[in-house]
Amino acid sequence: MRISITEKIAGRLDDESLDRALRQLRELGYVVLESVFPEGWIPDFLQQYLGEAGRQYGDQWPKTHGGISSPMCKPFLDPLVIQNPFAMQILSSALGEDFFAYLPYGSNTAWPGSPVQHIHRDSGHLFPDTPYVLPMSTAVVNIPLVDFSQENGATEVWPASHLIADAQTEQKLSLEARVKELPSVRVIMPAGSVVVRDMRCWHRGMPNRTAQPRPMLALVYFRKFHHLPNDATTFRRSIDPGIWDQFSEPVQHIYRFNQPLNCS
Ligand SMILES: O=C(O)CCC(=O)C(=O)O
Repeated sequence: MRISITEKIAGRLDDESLDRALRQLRELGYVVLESVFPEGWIPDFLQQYLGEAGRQYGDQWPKTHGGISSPMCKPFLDPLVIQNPFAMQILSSALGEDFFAYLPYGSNTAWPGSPVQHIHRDSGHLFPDTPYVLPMSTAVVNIPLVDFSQENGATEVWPASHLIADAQTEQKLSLEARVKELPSVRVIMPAGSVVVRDMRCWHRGMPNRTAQPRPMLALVYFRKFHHLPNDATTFRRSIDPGIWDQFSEPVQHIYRFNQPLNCS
């Protein structure tokens, strides 16, 4: 969906847009907010991303799908990425105020020559042996760093598939077999869009037939109960105090399980 210039400048969806975004997320399993990043921001970030990919992969890009883990420095830790205001507004309503995430975050790049992926969900239902589908409790926020097209491997998604329970009989079939009767959509979108996707939604990465990589950032957010006790000393992977101290309070709250050991 497109948002107004006023919303872009304010970094905030108005009530009508927020309702529409939440409805799409609930009913389709994903919502795309088109081109929300400021002019010029994405090309600069893309250069840094490809530079880092070069350091992690060497000169030879893999001819497949795969991404890099975010380095713990600027611009990768820019609040527009790790606490994107539009995504946060949607997630506060959809996951509850105390949702959280971990750093570093990931990314999905369809490198030139990458093939089609298997259809998959990134996370399953909370009670997979029952027919009950519960509200979303894990979401991924994707930020495309280039325009996504048919040619460069825009992700294919199956709208409303997050609401499909996996009955025992169906679990024996591959998702490739199960989607035969179901319509799908390619997520064609401009660079600098923000996608919020229920992680139960069926999807796959598609072949990139161009000579340029097709990267998108991938930040995963969890409803609070996925990390109980709600205690930063459990399962902690702490980050450098110098980086932590630069985070705003809301960012520290979201990434609270990365809090350095020597902080109170
Ligand atoms: O890159 C994409 O389009 C999707 C990648 C993906 O879904 C994954 O690797 O889980």
